[in-house]
Amino acid sequence: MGRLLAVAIWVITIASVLMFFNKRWWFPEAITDHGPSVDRQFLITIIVCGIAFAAAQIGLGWVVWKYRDSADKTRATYSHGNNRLEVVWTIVTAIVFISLGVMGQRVWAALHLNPAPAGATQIEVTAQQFAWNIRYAGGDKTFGRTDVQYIDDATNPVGVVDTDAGGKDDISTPTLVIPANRPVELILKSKDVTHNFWVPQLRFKQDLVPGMAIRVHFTANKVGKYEMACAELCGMNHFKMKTFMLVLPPADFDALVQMAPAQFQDKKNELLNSYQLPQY
Ligand SMILES: [Cu+2]
Repeated sequence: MGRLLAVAIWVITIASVLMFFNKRWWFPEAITDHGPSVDRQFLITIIVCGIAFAAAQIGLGWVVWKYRDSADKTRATYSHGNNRLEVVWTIVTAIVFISLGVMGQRVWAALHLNPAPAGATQIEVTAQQFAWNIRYAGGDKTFGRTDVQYIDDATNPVGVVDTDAGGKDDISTPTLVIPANRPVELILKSKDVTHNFWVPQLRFKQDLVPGMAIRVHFTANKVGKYEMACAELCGMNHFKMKTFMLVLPPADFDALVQMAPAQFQDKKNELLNSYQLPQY
């Protein structure tokens, strides 16, 4: 029985490691400038952790095999551990994980700490149970003031103040449309509970927290249609909270955001239907 258990541990270990090699459930293609750095960091981390995992499981199997129940009835001896071993593996583990943190800090800082480049296209993303409201500033590139008392889920989902000149050409729609190869800054907000912005191809996730306007910036480099989801269990109908992100050639994007609200919606829907989702 002991031998069987040891062999089972080794087989499970080999099968789990092989799953990573055949990349059956791997990421979809990265479409941002920072994507390759994130993927490289992920790969290094998974290799380091994979080696530790495989070594630990092979060792576990070996101990199960060697100390299995046998005819030899000698009593087990108990030890209280080995201080030198404890110190060594604590230090080695600390060095490994601090090194991984240091290696990843540049891409982390580029995404989360550094401000967006000047001239980045600003788009406001307001989450609510269970929908996305994406607001474009329109031709004047100025977002109108908002106030909760103007919120109407059907006609004015983010509560743009109707007397504010900056808001006259603002457009709200459930689809995120961005230009390719140009920096984009999203201003992430929530009307109710914590949600989470996630497009797997962008290689980041960000919470949307009520009362905060969280800014994230990135440059997408591949035109296409991608799925966008809420990655925070935000309530009963969380599963419905998905939409699309459309990455357009810059000229198409510029033409779209200049349009009057009614034309905008028609053109946006036409574009949305003309792109196919990537296969994975
Ligand atoms: Cu949500």
